[in-house]
Amino acid sequence: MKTVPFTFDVSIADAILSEYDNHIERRLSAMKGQFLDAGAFQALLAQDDALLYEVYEIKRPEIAGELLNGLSIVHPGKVGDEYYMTKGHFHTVLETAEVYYCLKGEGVMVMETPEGEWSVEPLRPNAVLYVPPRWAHRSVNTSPFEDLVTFFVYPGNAGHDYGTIETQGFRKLVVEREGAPAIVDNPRWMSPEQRA
Ligand code: S6P
Ligand code: ZN
Repeated sequence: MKTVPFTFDVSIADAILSEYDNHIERRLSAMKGQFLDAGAFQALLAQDDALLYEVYEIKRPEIAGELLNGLSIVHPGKVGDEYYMTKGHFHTVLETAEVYYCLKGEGVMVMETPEGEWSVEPLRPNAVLYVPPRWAHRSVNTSPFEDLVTFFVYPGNAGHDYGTIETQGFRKLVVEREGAPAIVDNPRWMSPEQRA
């Protein structure tokens, strides 16, 4: 772990990835139950446990006062007509925010609060996306051919709560309709009243 100030160029050359301490790979098999079309999911998995996304992190103590940061790379592809995406999560410490800066590709960030308020914001090169405290977030790559690459930074004590999203997904899904991305309702999603 680096203990002194440091800088490096975050261009997407493979060389810079060696600056990172952790490399996380998330494959199709780790996303069971996340995509709406379970049949398409099983058929794809039978062929290949494809690599959906990768995260490169700078290792820092997971405490308030630290800023965890790194790169997220979502590869292009679809399960049925639903684009490749990250699992998505709330922060365990709900009152913690996050900033994303898009370096490459095209996609969206799907977000929602525990109360069911939702938002979908575009990710394009040079877009700065502020995810306020309390908003769960998932990045979706809507390009047919290009990686979606974002830089992220968030408080060291935030933590990740994947459970809620694993259970019911996000309120909105991003699917291809007539060759273009479309936002549709997730039939699996339940309002806070339905969950109670
Ligand atoms: C962490 C931040 C990102 C995600 C990454 C992968 O708070 O939001 O580093 O971890 O984009 O997504 P996920 O949902 O699998 O953690
Ligand atoms: Zn986060």
